[in-house]
Amino acid sequence: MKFPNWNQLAQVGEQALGQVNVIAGRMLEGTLRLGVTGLRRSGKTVFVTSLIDNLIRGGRLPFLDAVASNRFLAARLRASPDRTAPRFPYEKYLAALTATPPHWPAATTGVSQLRLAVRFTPGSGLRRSVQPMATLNVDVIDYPGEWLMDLPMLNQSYRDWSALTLELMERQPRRQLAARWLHWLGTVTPDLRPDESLAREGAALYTDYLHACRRSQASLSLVQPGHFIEPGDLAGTPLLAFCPLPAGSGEHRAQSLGGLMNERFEAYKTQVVRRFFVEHFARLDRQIVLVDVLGMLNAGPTALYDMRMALTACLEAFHHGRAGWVSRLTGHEVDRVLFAATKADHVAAGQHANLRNLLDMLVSEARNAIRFEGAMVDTVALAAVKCTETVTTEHQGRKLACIQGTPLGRQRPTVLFPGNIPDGPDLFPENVSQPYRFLDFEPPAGVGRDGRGLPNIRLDQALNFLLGDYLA
Ligand SMILES: Nc1nc2c(ncn2[C@@H]2O[C@H](COP(=O)(O)OP(=O)(O)OP(=O)(O)O)[C@@H](O)[C@H]2O)c(=O)[nH]1
Ligand SMILES: [Mg+2]
Repeated sequence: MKFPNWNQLAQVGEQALGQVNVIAGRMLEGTLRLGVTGLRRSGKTVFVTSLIDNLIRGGRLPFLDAVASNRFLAARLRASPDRTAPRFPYEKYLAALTATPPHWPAATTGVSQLRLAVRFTPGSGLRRSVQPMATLNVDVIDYPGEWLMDLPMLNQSYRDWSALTLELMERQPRRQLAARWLHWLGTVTPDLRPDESLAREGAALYTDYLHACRRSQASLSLVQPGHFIEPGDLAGTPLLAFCPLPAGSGEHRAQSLGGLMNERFEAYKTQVVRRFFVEHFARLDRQIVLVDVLGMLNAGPTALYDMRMALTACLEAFHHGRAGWVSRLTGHEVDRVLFAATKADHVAAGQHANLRNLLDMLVSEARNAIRFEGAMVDTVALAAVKCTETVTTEHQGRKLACIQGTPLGRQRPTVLFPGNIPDGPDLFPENVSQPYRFLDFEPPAGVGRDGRGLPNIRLDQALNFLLGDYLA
């Protein structure tokens, strides 16, 4: 028998040590799936872009604990383990925001995803002694906000969905917006032959109605099915050729128009909605729910009420506790949910507390339900990209907190008084026709040229709540 010499022994020792390091490294390489949830135009794409940019380029997240305690090392993009969806085009969006002149990313039309690897020094001495460096992979996806509205449909039968949708149309402004479709409805019964062209005609008129809801002054949020508005690659397929019908005498029996619609509804649920949500929303660890509260205040009480209904319906379906279908399907639960009022830079800094309180009030039902199920919940007013500065001016001898920025469509920065957010529940006084006119802003010129992450408001606090303990 031949014994190994010292050199060989040392080599084996090194290899073993290397292996221990690899294993320890793996143990310390965690993954966190972050669900960015929000209705259309709530700010998802801009939020994800800023989150990535601020973690990669750094310099603007002072209250992220890992940064404050000097343990944050660096972050970089990695290939996402899921190869079925395109990569989130972070570089393209950043280029748009930092161009001359800068502009916002366009509305999202499909799903994309990205993995960001965050390197940090573990906070505990014991962890540090095993491995001086740890990695957290943060997985995020982006998708059209319209698709979120599909989620509540998964728990409904065609009959229930039709009944609810028709009930909504009994009230204005929906009744008027649906006039042409309702007229069509008056000419058919569910017991008619399962005629393909009739189904398509109904679906087309119903889709026009959904577009009208979205475009309407009330900016309605409860617009279903979401793929009818943003079809992705499903445009023109039979999966989108259905619409609600009242329950017929035959209860949508097989060889009838009602039966055909019912079949299509079920196929839509299984092949479009369930697939999308199981692929992308399952196994979420943390969730941020973005809400454009200021946009809803602008649009008025109907918009606000509708948005509340839409959000509550979407959130009910989620994970919060064992009751949500996502956790039932996957056995996985979200343990932290952050509600964020986006675009906080549309008002002066002194209004942020009121903005946060208002969001708190608007989501109180969902928030309490989530807390009851044991998940941690918080609310924040943030801006993923800060486009204004708060400045103080004097008006008739009074100090006024104004904001300075370039309103959307204009070329030069101006100082303006955006108005205040009430600190109570009386949001829409009866004698004022349009109490709120919060303007949209252009991204600030020259943003990001200092080599630091995009300027923001409270992105660090949001990230601390969402990822902080994973970076401990
Ligand atoms: N001032 C300011 N405006 C913002 C901010 N975030 C978003 N916006 C505005 O809101 C618009 C919509 O933001 P997006 O991030 O595209 O919204 P989204 O949720 O991805 O929208 P969909 O893709 O349609 O679902 C932008 O074009 C900006 O005008 C922000 O932090 N500050
Ligand atoms: Mg988007």
